[in-house]
Amino acid sequence: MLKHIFVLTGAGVSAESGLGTFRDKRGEGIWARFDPMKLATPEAFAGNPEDVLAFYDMRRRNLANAKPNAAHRALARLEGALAARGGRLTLVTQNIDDLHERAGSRNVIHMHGELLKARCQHCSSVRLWPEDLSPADACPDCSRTGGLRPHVVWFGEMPLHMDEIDRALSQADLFVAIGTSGAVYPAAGFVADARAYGLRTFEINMDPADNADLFDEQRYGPASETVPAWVEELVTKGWARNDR
Ligand code: BJW
Repeated sequence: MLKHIFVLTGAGVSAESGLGTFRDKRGEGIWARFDPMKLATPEAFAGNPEDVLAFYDMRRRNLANAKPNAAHRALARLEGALAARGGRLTLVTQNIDDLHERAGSRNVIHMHGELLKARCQHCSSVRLWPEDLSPADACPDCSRTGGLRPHVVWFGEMPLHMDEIDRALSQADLFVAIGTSGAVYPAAGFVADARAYGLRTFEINMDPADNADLFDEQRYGPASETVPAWVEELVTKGWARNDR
């Protein structure tokens, strides 16, 4: 019986909430309109903090108008259903939005950080920060200006909670990746790690990910339909474990 399911989500899970993805086969993702090297690296922030902060101000305002969709709600249901039978869901998201939490998920690991928090580069304090950020803002903890940045992980920076993630992966029975292109490491490497740990692997996506051949099973379609259908099957038709 399935006891511990490890789910990795990406931008595709929030696409139908109106937040957009980074890359897509139609060339309409965020990185087709904005250059990630100018907006999502520590070097960009050091050289041009105004542009970087304005990009994240725009994303924060979009998030304020977004609502969780049926995929977020289904994953919250899965967490509750597993807990009720003594099991566990590990939900790791690459997304910096808070839509999993707003849908009711209680334990969400944000490996690429959180848009609604700011971090001070001077004193490392992390605070809730739902408003726009400016280089003139003073850190509430150390009072220095110019150091506050979005609490997100940029290219070249180490993702967060990696030890906790690897521990959970090594203990799980099933690895499921939802709405992620498999283009960005280390998250794109989790499926290979999962296979090495002997887990079954399952991809739920709109289009096949770059690493689709590493999954034992795939389902393609909009997350708002595929994820609730998968959770409904698990909850109503049983939790048979299907080892590799
Ligand atoms: C739907 C759908 C619907 C659509 N329903 N599905 C060469 C080889 C290997 C690695 C590297 C390399 N060169 C550089 C690296 C490392 C680099 C990397 O991987 N680069 C690649 C691009 C090559 N990685 C890093 O730098 C990471 N850090 C690191 O490696 O540290 C180690 C280290 C550090 C220092 C020294 C030495 C080692 C950090 C990566 C940080 C990523 N940051 C971003 C921005 C975060 C903040 C923000 O949001 O602005 O994170 S980039 C962006 O990509 C964001 C995402 O979390 C991440 C992943 O994207 P995701 O979620 O997969 O979205 P998409 O858009 O790519 O895909 C959407 C998917 O949804 C698609 O499959 C669609 O089909 C699907 N979809 N609609 C269901 N309705």
